[in-house]
Amino acid sequence: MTEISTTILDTLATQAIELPSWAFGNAGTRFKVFSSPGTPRTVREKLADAAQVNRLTGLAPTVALHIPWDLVDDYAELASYAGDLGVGLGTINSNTFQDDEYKLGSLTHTDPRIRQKAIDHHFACIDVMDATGSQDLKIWLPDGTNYPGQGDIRGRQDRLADSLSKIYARLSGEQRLVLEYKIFEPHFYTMDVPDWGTSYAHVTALGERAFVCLDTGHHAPSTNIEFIVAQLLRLGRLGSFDFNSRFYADDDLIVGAADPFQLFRILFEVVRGGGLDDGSPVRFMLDQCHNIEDKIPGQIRSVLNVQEMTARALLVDREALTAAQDAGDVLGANAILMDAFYTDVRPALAQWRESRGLPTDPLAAYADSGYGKQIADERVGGTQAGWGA
Ligand code: PSV
Ligand code: MN
Ligand code: MN
Repeated sequence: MTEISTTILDTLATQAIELPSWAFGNAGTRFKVFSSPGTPRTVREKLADAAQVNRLTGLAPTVALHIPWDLVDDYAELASYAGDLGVGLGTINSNTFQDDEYKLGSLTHTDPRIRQKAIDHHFACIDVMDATGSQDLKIWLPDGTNYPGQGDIRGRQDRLADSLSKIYARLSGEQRLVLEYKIFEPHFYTMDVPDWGTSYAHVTALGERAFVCLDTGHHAPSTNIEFIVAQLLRLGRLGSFDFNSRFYADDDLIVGAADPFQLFRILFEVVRGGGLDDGSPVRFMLDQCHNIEDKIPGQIRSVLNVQEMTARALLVDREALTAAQDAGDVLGANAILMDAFYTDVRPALAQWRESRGLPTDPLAAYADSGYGKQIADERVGGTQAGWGA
């Protein structure tokens, strides 16, 4: 069995992967949303399911909320309920994609009234953060256009900058604004935040508590995502990841399923760039939907995939790699990276879990726990991802 050094194990012990509340709701495509037995009917039930993932893996101590999908009257009370379950409330995600008034834009709309409505929604999200103690406000905007000439590309950027600055000014203490980019969808000609450069331009203009969120599914096919990771870390503006994997577009499949090697390369750049170091601004989150597979095991599989690839990335002999690179040893350098990638870290991680009082096989432990049957019996009429408050 491959030995993993104590230093690596200690680093892994600090890794936290946030779960999205919406992963526990029913999901699907525009063709069909499948429902599965035991789907949560309330925010509390989503938190209870997320807590199972953390109980069995020790990797997922917080849950991201989506407003207004996860609407409750009392967020401080919700935070304390989450605490009782052994988890915390994490990133607050805003939502300006399901209101008719935002059809032509939200933070970028030409009508100041609609822009202000979208800004006010973000103020409400910050109120939630104040009550939950969440650090991050994550903004993913659906804004964009479908036809050349439909909107003034430059004017939309100016309005976006203005709206963001008003939202940013409302943050306090340690709170951060994280701006997510996406190449296309729901709009197909332009998106107002289509790429990391646009997000970077806006967050640097805002101030030092604004960062870029990199969703792994939001790029053109064959984009070199690890290059973007390296650059944003270098610039000190990589705030968070939304992990998932994709074959075609924004597939939101289980991270590491479609292309484990890409996940390894991304995590190697995270390690190389200090993203796992103490005080790093980088946060890890899943942004996934489980359309056909069971949701809780799907989330367990996901966090384990991230941990396994992080362990492999940490195994890279960086000193030898630098020496090979500096010596111009092309194949030697490549072999050092590949050695780490091909190392099976699963037995060592199972042992690591055992030493921390966690099940060696979290998926088997979940299957044996009876929790899936219990929620299927108790919960009737679970809801679609997002709309179950
Ligand atoms: C839409 O593309 C999206 O998947 C973004 O990735 C957001 O992070 C997520 O929805 C939740 O709002
Ligand atoms: Mn995302
Ligand atoms: Mn997405």
